[in-house]
Amino acid sequence: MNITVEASYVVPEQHQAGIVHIGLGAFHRAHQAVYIENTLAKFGGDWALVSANIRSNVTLVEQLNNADNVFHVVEYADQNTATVREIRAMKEALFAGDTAGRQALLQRLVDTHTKIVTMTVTEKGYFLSPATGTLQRDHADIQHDLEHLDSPKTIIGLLVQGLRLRRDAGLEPFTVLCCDNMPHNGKRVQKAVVSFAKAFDVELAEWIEQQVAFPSSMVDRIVPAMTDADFAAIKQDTDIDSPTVVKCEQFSQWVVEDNFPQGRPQWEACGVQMVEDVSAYEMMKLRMLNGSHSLLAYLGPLAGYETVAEALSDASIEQFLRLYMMQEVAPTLPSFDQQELEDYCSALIQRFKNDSLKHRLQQIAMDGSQKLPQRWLQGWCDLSQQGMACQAIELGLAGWMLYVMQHQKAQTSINDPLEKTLFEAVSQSEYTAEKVASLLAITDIFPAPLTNMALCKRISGLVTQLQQSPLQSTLNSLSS
Ligand code: NAI
Ligand code: CS2
Repeated sequence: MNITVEASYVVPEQHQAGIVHIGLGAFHRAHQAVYIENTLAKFGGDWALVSANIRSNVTLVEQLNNADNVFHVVEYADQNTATVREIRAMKEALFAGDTAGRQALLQRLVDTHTKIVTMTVTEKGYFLSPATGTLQRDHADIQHDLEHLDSPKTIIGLLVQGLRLRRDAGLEPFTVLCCDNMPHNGKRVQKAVVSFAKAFDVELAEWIEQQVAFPSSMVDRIVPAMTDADFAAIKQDTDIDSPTVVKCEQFSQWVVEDNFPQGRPQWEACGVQMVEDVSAYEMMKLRMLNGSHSLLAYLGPLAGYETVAEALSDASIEQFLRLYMMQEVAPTLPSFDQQELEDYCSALIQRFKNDSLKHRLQQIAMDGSQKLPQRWLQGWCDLSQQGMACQAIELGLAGWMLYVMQHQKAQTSINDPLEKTLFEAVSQSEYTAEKVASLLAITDIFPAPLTNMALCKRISGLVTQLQQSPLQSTLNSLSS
């Protein structure tokens, strides 16, 4: 193993924390924290991080605190080459899942040094209808926050209360930067925050609409959840024996709309693409990369594959992904020319083949209801309007339905906030078109144009085919 070690030049004491991040998971450590580290090392400034978890993973916060919030990121180019980075940009790590922690986080949100609040709380963390992006005001956690805004549990409640406290103290608002894999993520969060605020205080909602910037961003770096085997492999490869280490691929991309009224780090000098409008990048990434990932997640296991790289070792799967990307996604991306899309597709296939990542398909399969609208279904609608076929997406839907039905039968969890609704929809009959229709009728996931009987029959035929024939023969039978 050829290891390069990049030492940190950041001294946390020299920097105030200008950014509060919510959602201290693997991705934040391996993506945003690395960009912040590089920016601080190059330009200095008061842009250090305060990073918090508001739901799960108090243990990680404790482990970080025990290590003075210093951690390592191991970037694997391939099986033989890796770079280790030490990250010191996190001045503070907080757990804000209890009353005291929430108050501590609110204090950071209202601190005069805080200029930007970033977040990666997963798609489900925003409590939105996946299909429309509308805030689920009836959700118990949102209701809790509407009734107890002084101690909010959700990201939406925290943002509203943080902004309210700033307004009441006569402070400028912070800029809100969503870094989750959602379409128009800034606009979605803005809509949810304003909708919540309206239910609480109309004047506050107006102030937020007028004063607060919500730039959208596209984030990309494959950062698989760590397993015991990963910790052991990293120890062997790098000598780092730490519960806070995280691994990822070498590739990293961050495209951000340049709308930061209270200032921002000089990200453009550290590899971040600052643009006027992120929509085209985001659509390409969500449909090509994440759409392919979800196809692999629901179809790969049918051929016995457990990781992305294992699935890509199968030539019929690689060919299928190329067909999906170039025939079913490319025509929906008018902002890019054919060559750019072919290059992007080939680069993704190479990234997926990085077998040092051991990116588990089971991880990608979770929260399907929150992911499929932006990954497959919006593209499906665009293609259908052009009168074009969607063989790969329909097969993916059949794979996802089979996955839901098999878990419902076995009574094992699919780790999806809509699990109960999905299980109820498939609990009645055998694998028939009616059962498919009852899934397609869930309007929180599926847009109205998908609910037609011809489609249901086609998908139920595919479900049967996936059960009865080897995956490869089904993939090979798709016309290119
Ligand atoms: P992770 O499992 O390591 O961390 C998940 C984070 O979300 C934790 O901080 C957890 O506390 C928080 N969370 C989960 N449910 C929540 C809820 N209901 N309310 C508030 N917080 C909640 O996952 P990871 O890898 O950090 O990914 C998080 C998100 O980052 C993804 O869902 C995606 O949107 C984005 N992302 C991840 C990439 C990856 O490769 N891991 C790449 C690109 C984007
Ligand atoms: C994956 C993404 O877990 C998933 O659903 O598709 O987290 C993917 O790894 C990232 O978006 C890559 O940037």
